[in-house]
Amino acid sequence: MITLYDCATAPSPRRARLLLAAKGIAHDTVEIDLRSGEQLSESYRQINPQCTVPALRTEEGAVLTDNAAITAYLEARYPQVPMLGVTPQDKAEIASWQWRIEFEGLMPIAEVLRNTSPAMVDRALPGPVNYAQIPALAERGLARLQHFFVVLNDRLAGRDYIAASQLSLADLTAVVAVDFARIAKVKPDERHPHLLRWRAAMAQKPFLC
Ligand SMILES: N[C@@H](CCC(=O)N[C@@H](CS)C(=O)NCC(=O)O)C(=O)O
Repeated sequence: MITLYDCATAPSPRRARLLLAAKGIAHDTVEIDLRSGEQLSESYRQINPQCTVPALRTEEGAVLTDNAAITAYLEARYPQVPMLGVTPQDKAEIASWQWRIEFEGLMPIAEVLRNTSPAMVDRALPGPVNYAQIPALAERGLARLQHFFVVLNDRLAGRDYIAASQLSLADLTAVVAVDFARIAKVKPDERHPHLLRWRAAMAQKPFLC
């Protein structure tokens, strides 16, 4: 059985959780308590020396230590339901949007949260090394995040899905980004009608968790 090292409140492991659910893959869960710093413990370092969640132990026993590896593995090992596209063109489009959502959405959210939260002083980046907060990055992150909502809304005009014409990893990553943006007090509103419609449709998907 696959084991997911998870944290129920964190966005990155939610990405892996959604992918497992969309593909209908049964798995065990081990909850890592990020609030108490369990990711930095000696025992978790043995599992993932990068001290981050998600990590995924495959049925064969290999440990995959980030979403990129987890996605590549799950898509290859469980090709149904395809989430990275089927045709070359669709694969390219999904990869492009996946990258944009990570860079233009998830990264700005992290910039805001990690450079403002009193709980993250000297933890401005995840991982085993401590880095000081840079308040200006939070300011820039907020501006980027607000722009990202406009980009996503424009993209979704007349579309059911973000990339290709199928549900894909890009939609899952975007759900995680849009939902977690609330920590920066950014939420879709009447300025983002297409984004609101798409998010409401995503909420109907049986796997959404
Ligand atoms: N590249 C990683 C990033 C994972 C990541 O940043 N996870 C955060 C939770 S959302 C984490 O483990 N944080 C630990 C910390 O802040 O010390 C991935 O997407 O798999």
